[in-house]
Amino acid sequence: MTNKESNEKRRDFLKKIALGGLGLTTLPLIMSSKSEDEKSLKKIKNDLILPDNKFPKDFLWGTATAAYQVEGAYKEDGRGLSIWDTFSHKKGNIVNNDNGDVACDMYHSFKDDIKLMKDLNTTIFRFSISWSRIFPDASGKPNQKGIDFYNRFVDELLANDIRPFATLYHWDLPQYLQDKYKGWESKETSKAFGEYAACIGKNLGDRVNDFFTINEFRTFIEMGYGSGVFAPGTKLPEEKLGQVRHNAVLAHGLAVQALRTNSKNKVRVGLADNLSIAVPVVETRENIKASQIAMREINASYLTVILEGKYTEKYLKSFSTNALKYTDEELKIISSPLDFVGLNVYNPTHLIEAADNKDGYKVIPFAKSFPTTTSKWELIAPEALYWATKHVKDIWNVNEMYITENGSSSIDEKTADNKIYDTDRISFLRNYLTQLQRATSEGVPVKGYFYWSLMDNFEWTSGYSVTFGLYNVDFKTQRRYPKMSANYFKEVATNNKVM
Ligand code: PNW
Repeated sequence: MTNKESNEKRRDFLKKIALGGLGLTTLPLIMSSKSEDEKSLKKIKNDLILPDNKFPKDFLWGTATAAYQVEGAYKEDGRGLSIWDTFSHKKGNIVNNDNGDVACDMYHSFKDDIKLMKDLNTTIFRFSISWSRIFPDASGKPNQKGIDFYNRFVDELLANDIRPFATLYHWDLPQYLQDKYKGWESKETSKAFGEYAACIGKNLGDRVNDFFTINEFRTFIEMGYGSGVFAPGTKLPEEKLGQVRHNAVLAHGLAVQALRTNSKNKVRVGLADNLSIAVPVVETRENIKASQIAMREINASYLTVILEGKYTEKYLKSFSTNALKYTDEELKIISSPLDFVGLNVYNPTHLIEAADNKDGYKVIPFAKSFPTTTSKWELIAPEALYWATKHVKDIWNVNEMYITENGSSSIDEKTADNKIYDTDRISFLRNYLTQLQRATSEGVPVKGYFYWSLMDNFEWTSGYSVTFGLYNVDFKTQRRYPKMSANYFKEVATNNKVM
């Protein structure tokens, strides 16, 4: 028997015993009278107690996207090129040599796509602004047509009672900043980001009340300037990466200030960080304490310095003298007070056990067989959502948080009639949301959740081969099809509970 045949046989057998358990086999059974059955079923129905797993009363539900991943229209209305245009146009960088030239074409389809958000009963939406649409070239002159696009977009969201949360930087650095200054290797880029933030504040700050400065420092820096597998494809040694990280958190701080001073309304500002997440391997008091210590340390270069205004001693010691250039004044800017913290949570990064060593913790390895989604980096461990939010509250006293991204990549097989039964995604969601509900029920101040992503889109180096959407996109026709998970998510948003 081949493997496949033996699997099928096993499945048949399991199906039989499962159906047998429900009295549904094809074998003749001695059935009780119909009315007796009806009585029993009615009793089961009446006695049914639904799970009590509600989210807090004003909890907000939404989805997220990012400019380069969905907009397309890469040369339209005066948009300049970004490092992701350049990077994806180079053969061999992206699976199937895909690129974001057209992507989901949301630049043109946003009105219909906002209807999809409504169909999900969601009331918030997180999108990013393409920096090179606003400042296409080194002249420093803003491009009115680019601004107008976001004006239309935001107005349409508001007209549909969907509250916009705008991200300023989701990795699409204008190419001229890379060429002129080597991008984030220079503080000139940090300054330019402050100016861009001021311009956005001036133009959108009367209608957009909520902003995230930068999305996922760790991913675009470690992968874009460390391993070089993301744009701009730079490979720097650890010793030099410290400065890149510093320049980026400085840019964040400058943008926080620029948004506040230049917006007509009192805007609220945070960031969307994919923090490193320390999970206690067994939830004992000692391990939980140890995982808090670890959490501060493993986020030293991003969240810790942003929320504390200083680098940890251990982090500083990892650089030789003068390798990291910064001033106290910069640390103040970096730690400008925030209104909320956004967390992108997919997987834990560290499993922690208490230890009697100088660090106070020990890192336990992930098992080789640890389950993942179709993205091999995405270890499935729903408790990451609980520990990420709880640690951020307990360590830094943060009193308002959003889950700015969480989601799963699946195979998403389409049936002949265009249905997608992505039941793995539904299971993923149910389990992660259970842990989020565990956190909110304990008073962890998470105020909203954005599913990544509204629809399948350009998944960076994986191109269109990896899909995270609630809606499937046929990239030939640009038609959208709701997956079964879209239904699931709608039920969650409607009932405000785990379903
Ligand atoms: C995040 N990794 O990216 C981004 O914010 C999104 O743009 C992206 O589509 C989403 O998560 C899903 O991947 C990541 O390799 C990309 O560890 C890669 C990694 C992590 C996050």
